[in-house]
Amino acid sequence: MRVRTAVCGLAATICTALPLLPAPAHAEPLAPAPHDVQLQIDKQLADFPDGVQTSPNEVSYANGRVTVTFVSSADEIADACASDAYCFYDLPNFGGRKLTYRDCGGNQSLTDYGFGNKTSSWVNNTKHMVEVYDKDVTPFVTLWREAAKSAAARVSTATDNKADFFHTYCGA
Ligand SMILES: [Ca+2]
Repeated sequence: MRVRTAVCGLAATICTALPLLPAPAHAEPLAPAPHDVQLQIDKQLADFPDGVQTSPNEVSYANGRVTVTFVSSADEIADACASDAYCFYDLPNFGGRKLTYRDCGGNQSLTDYGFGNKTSSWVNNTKHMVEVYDKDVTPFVTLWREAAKSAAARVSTATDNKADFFHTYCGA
């Protein structure tokens, strides 16, 4: 019997009973990759549970005023920053995870959404000026200022992965 099984692939006439065998294991779906977007979203909602998932790759907070967009790999680029928003990116050249804000006024914390010490590039499509700070030093320091309608594909080495919170000065 072992011999027949072994030669089955070469002799079709012996294999007629094979369809009765259980389906091969490889028909099962593969386990998710480590960078699977849904796994990232599940972790985000576990760590920062005030949000709701609003699309396959996005979690929304504060009625949509803040959104976190997830990508499947470091090579993937999220959709461009919306025209009415300002955005922080995990990687240079607007790559990786994206944090989008659509409001104005006062201090807000990147750390509230798991984005402390991450920003490497940014876009400001609004008429507001955004001032960005590092709170891991005392007193806290200003890292950079984002003029209205400006962007940086790569922050300076001295300020990379340091931003924790910011103040938005409402433009006219
Ligand atoms: Ca920091």
